[in-house]
This record gives sequence, C-alpha cells and structure tokens, in this order.
Amino acid sequence: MNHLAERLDKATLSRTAIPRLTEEGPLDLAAAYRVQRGVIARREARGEKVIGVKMGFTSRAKMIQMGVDDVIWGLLTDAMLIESRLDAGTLIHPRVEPEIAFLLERPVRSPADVSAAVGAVAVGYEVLDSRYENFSFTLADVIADNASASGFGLGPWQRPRDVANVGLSLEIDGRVAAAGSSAAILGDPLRSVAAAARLAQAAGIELEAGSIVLAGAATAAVPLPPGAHVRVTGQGLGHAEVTT
Ligand code: OOG
Ligand code: MG
Repeated sequence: MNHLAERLDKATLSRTAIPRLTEEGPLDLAAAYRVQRGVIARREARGEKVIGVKMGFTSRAKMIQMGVDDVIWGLLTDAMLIESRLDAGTLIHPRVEPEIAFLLERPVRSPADVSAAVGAVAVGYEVLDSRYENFSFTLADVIADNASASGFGLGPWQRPRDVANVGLSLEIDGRVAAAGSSAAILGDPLRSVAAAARLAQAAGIELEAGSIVLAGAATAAVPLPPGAHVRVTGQGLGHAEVTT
C-alpha cells in the first residue's frame, strides 16, 4: 500500500495528475482506506496536523456528478485550511463546492454522541483537486486519494442550530455558479456527522473535541479558475470567501 500512497503524495507535491490506481490492479475499499492513511501519514511527517474529517458523496448531486454511489470520508489537516487567498494556479484542476461545517466540542465515538457534541456550525467551501487524470476515478481510487481533498475555508462559526434546510449558493465573480439546499445532504447535514461517527467507530478511532466535520456538498462542484473571487452564502449563516 505504501508505494500507492507515495504515488498520490508525489502527484500532490508535483501537481501532476496520475492514472487511476485501479487501472493497475484491484483495490478494495479497506485497502483504499489504508492507502488514504498512508497519504495522511506523509503529510503528518511534514508537520501537518489532522483537524477534522470531510464527508463525500452525501448528496445525490455529487454522486451523480462523479458516478459513485457510497458515502466516504477523507481527513482534513491544518495545512488545508484557507484563510482568504489561494493560489489556484498551483493546483492540478481545482474545483470548489459549498459545504456546511460542524465544530465538535465533545468527542464523538458513536452516532449517539453527535447531537450533544456539536458546538458550532458554519457555512464553508471545499476546494477539491483530484490527483487523477481527468478528475475521474472509481470509489476505491477516490478513497485512496483522501476524497480529492485539497483545501477548505469557513465562514464565521455560529451557535448550533437546525441546518436541515439552509439555502446555499456559490458565486464566482458575482455570478451564481451553484445553488441548492442543505436538505440535499442526507436530508439533514447533521446525519452526515452521524455517518462520520459510524465510520469512525468502524475504524476504531475517536473524533476528538475540536474536530471540524465538513458534511459534504449539496451541489455539484464547479471549476475554480485563477484570478476569481468566490463567495459562498448559507442562509442565516453568513458567507465564506476566497480569492484565487
Ligand atoms: C470527491 C469528494 C466529494 C463531497 O462533498 O461530496 C466531496 C470528489 O468529488 O472529487 O467532497
Ligand atoms: Mg466536499
């Protein structure tokens, strides 16, 4: 598995897309998650810290866009957190999508812990950058590639509230590029945190207090060009913005 993680890590560092891992041979989902852990271990060896998780394919819009049909997760590190500027020119083929984020103020070991653990919610965005040629992959490939994670940004944290039906829009240079409702995320993005808790339980790990959970996009992702201003709005939650 180590050589596969190495290949993905090199693709990230050299900003060069690679063929899918599954073109070479079979990769089951458990093995794909082992590759993902190897990718994260390499980031940690460079001093990055895991600060949360991102859920993938929690909406039909994303499943249809990418041609896969199962909820997955990837890990977020501190180096992925974008303040207000991102040099999109240094990425392979970046895309951006609106997200709902949760901040855990208590550890989560199982889905039963979820509602009491959420300390804050925010609107945010995720920047995806698949390490695979043509942004095309199977489920195992994208799991190995840490669910295409590249970066993310957050609007202001808000007190916990019902986010089951929040209008979301993503504007690029003032034009709406994607719009939807958080209801598209498993009917309620909080369910995505429960799904994260299930995956954590299955993996025998704990989501620590202070962790961020990105619930998954409610809409398809859109290409993120250089020289753009992106503004994501969540009804009642404010904005998150980034300039590339
Ligand atoms: C994989 C990541 C999916 C989401 O929010 O559903 C994801 C991809 O689309 O490349 O982040
Ligand atoms: Mg996402």
